[in-house]
Amino acid sequence: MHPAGTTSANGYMIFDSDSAAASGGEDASIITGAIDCSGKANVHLTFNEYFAQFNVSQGIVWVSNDGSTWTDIHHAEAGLGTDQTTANPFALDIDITAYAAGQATVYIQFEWIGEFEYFWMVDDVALYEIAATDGGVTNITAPVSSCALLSSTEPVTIEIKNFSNAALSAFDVTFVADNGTPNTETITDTIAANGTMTYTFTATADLSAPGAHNILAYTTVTGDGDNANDQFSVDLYGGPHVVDQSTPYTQGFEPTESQNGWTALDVDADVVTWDLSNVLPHTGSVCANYAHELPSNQANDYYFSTCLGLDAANVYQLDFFYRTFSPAYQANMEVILCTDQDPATVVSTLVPTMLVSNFNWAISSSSIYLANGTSGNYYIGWHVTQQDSSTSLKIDDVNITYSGPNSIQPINSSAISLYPNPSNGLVSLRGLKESTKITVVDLVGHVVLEQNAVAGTSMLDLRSFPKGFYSVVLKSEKSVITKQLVISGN
Ligand SMILES: [Ca+2]
Ligand SMILES: [Ca+2]
Ligand SMILES: [Ca+2]
Ligand SMILES: [Ca+2]
Repeated sequence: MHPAGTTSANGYMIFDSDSAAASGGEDASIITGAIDCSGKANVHLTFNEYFAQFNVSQGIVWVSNDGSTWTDIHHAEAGLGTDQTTANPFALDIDITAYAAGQATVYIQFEWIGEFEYFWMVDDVALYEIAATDGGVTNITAPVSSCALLSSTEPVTIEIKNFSNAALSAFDVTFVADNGTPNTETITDTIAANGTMTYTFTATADLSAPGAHNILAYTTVTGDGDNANDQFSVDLYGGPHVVDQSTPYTQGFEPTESQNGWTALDVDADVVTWDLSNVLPHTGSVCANYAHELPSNQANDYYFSTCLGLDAANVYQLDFFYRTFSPAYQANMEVILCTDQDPATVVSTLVPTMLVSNFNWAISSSSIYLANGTSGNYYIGWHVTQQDSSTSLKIDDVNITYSGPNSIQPINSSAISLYPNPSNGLVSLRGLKESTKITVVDLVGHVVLEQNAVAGTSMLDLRSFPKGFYSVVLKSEKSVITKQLVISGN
C-alpha cells in the first residue's frame, strides 16, 4: 500500500490471488474477535484499502452483532472493470451505527472471492465513536509552494469539516505562519452535520523570505469531543531550491523529507505513473517507483524534481541510484534538464536513454552544465518507457552538488549539425568545439556505436545498421547534447 496515508511500513493485510495462481477457486475470510460497542451511540468503521481487479474478483466487508447473521457494508470491487484498481490508498469511513450501536459483540469480516486474480490490501482498521460536537481543519489549500518567491501578504485558505451529526456554528479558527503570532477569526456561518466549508482568513501570511515555510491551522470548538482532528499543517517552499557550494539538494523520498514540488507526468494517460514505494528502497524506507505489470502496459511517464536554482557560472553533479524490481521488469530510462515540468522545455540530456536491467541498486553520475548558459530555475525529469511486458524503475537518494566553476564557454547545440539527415548511414558531424564522446543509441535504448572525436568535423559510419531513428549523444567536458538522426537507406 502507499506509504503516504497508511502504516504499510509496519505491515498490512493482503489476499494475493496473483501469487496463489490457479487454485480451483478462492473464498477466504478474516474475522475480528468480538468488539464491545455497548454504550456507544454512533459507531463508524474506518480502514485503508487497495484493490486491483483482473476480471471478476470480489472484496466484501461484512458486519455482524452475533457472528452468524452478516450484512455486507462494502464491496471493494464495485465499479472496477478489467485491469482497474482503486486509489492507493482508498480511505473508507462507513457508518455502522445501525448494526453496532449499543451492541456488546460486534464482528467485522473481510472476505475475498476469486481465482487467479490480482489482490486486495487492507490496513489501519479501526472502529470509532462520533462525538456529539466535533470540528477540525482537514486541509490548507492556499498558499502553495512556488518557484517564484511568495509574498508578504499570502491569503490563507482552509477546509473545515464538521465530523458530528449535529450542525456546527460560532467557533474560532486560527492559523500560525512559521511559528509566529496566532491569527484567530470567528466563523459565523453554520456547517451542516458531516458537512465541510472553505474559509479564507482576513489576515494574511508573510512568507516573503526565500526557503522553507510552515502554516498550521486549527479549530477551537466549545465542547469538541475529539481534539486529535482539530489541526492541519503544511510545509511550503518559496522560490527555487538554490544549489551552491555549501548547499546540496538531496532527496531520499523519506517521510521525514519534503517532496514538495515533485510531480509525476503521465504522458500516456493510463493513470499508472511514478509514485512512492516502500518496496526495496536503497536507503531508509521509501524510494520513488514506476511499476506496471498489467497487460495494457504503455509506460511513458516523467517524474520531475522540485524547482532548482542553478547558476551558469557553476558545474553541478547529479548522482542518484536506480534499479528495476526484478529481471522480468526492465525499463528504459532517460534523465533530462528542463526549464519547466514539461519535457517540451528540455535544455539538455543528463542521462541518455538507457536500458535498465539491473535489479541491484546502481549509481548514476553525470555533470550538469546549463547548455544555453542561462542561470535560472530548472527541473530534472526522470523519463521511463516500457521495454518489456512488465516495467519497473526505481530511483532513490538523488544528490545534486556543486562540483566547480564552469570555466569553459557554453557550446551552442544549433552550431552542431549532422549531414545529410536522413542519410544512408554515412554522416558528417560538423561544428564540434572540443573533444567529444559520441554515442549512438537506437529507439529501444541500445548503444550501437561509440567513438571519440576532436574539434572540427567527424564522420560516423552507420551503414551497417537498420533503417530507423537514432539518437546521437555528444558528451564533452562541458555539456551533453542529443541530436536525432534518421537512417533511411540509399
Ligand atoms: Ca500497518
Ligand atoms: Ca475536533
Ligand atoms: Ca529512500
Ligand atoms: Ca503512465
